[in-house]
Amino acid sequence: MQPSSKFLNERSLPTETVEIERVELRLVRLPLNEPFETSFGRIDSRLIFLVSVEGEGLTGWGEVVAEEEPRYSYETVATALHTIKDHLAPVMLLRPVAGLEDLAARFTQFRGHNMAKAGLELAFMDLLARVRGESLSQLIQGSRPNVPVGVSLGIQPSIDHLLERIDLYLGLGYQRIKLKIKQGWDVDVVRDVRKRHPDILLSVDANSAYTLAEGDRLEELDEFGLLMVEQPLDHDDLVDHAKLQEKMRTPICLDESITGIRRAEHALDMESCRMINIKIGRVGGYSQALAIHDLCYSRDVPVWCGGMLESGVGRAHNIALASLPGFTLPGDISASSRYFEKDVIVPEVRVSAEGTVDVPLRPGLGFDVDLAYIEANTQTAERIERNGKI
Ligand code: OSB
Ligand code: MG
Repeated sequence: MQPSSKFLNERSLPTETVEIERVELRLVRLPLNEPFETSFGRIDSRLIFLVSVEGEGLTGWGEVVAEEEPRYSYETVATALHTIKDHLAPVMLLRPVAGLEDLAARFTQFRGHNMAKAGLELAFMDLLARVRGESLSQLIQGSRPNVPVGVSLGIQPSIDHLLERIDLYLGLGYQRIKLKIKQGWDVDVVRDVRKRHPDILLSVDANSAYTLAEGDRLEELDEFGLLMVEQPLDHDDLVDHAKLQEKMRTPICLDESITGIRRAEHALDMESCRMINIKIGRVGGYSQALAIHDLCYSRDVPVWCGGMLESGVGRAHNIALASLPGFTLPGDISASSRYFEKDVIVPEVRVSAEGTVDVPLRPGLGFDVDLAYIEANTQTAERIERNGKI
């Protein structure tokens, strides 16, 4: 077995020192175009948590993907706000930051709170890319000019609604359809979708709705030639997933269970999954996301970029991440208009008729941040200055 650090050591991350003057935290409420329902429940707006960092006369933008309620993750907008304000921002501002590794090392003294850590890492990486005059994709050595994308469809009021949504998104070019499933909305739904679309790339995501005792039900999914079944069992489980994977033909893809590089390594060693969904927020930022990518790449395990209903800021970071060579499967990176009437970036993210999103070449995120629109929708904003004043 190769050590996880082998490939990683070949990665050269820039180590310029950037002096950060202030961190700004904003909560912005954006209504969703349509409600989004998963096995945890239904939401109809998104409280977007934007982070910006200023230094060297430039501004870098990041997003904390935590939700308002601790359902997908134990983190919430409120815990992330507290963690950044009281613990993470002060160590970021303590002295100039000598690259991503320095920043990540300062955060490891604090346990968990990955989404909060990621918000600051994202903003830092955008700033660093702008300082260097490079795109984020270039900064992390991305290699794709565009990335393949799919769409995640929430639980619908009826099969007819679902089939209609599927036709809509296939018509728009999306390369893969992912269905949210739960008890009562699983095998029969997949059967109906397969009947109508025998050849599309189709996957399901249970968001931990099942237990190993319900394995027989999940095994029934094997007959539909799914690309993967995402996170069927407990959010922090590796052991039961390994038992289930042994019995299922369909590859298991882990999402919630992979919270960092060590978990990814254990999951692959134990054969708990055959694919990994990488979300920068869930794993604690670029440092961990790059390490997981590099590990999977070195072992030929496909990865893809997950989503958290991000605004354009988080979406732009996802596009950069998905430009790495190991991201061979379509990501949950939809067009801005799939979720929002108007996005916080200009231009908004667009999906081509071939189901790809272009990786921008301009410095940093590669999109303009629409400050006026953000300000008009900001619920709270606070600044943390380098001298410790709030
Ligand atoms: O499990 O992938 C998930 C959204 C919120 C929380 C968890 C998940 C999702 C999605 C949507 O599936 C992904 C997206 O389009 O942003
Ligand atoms: Mg998921």
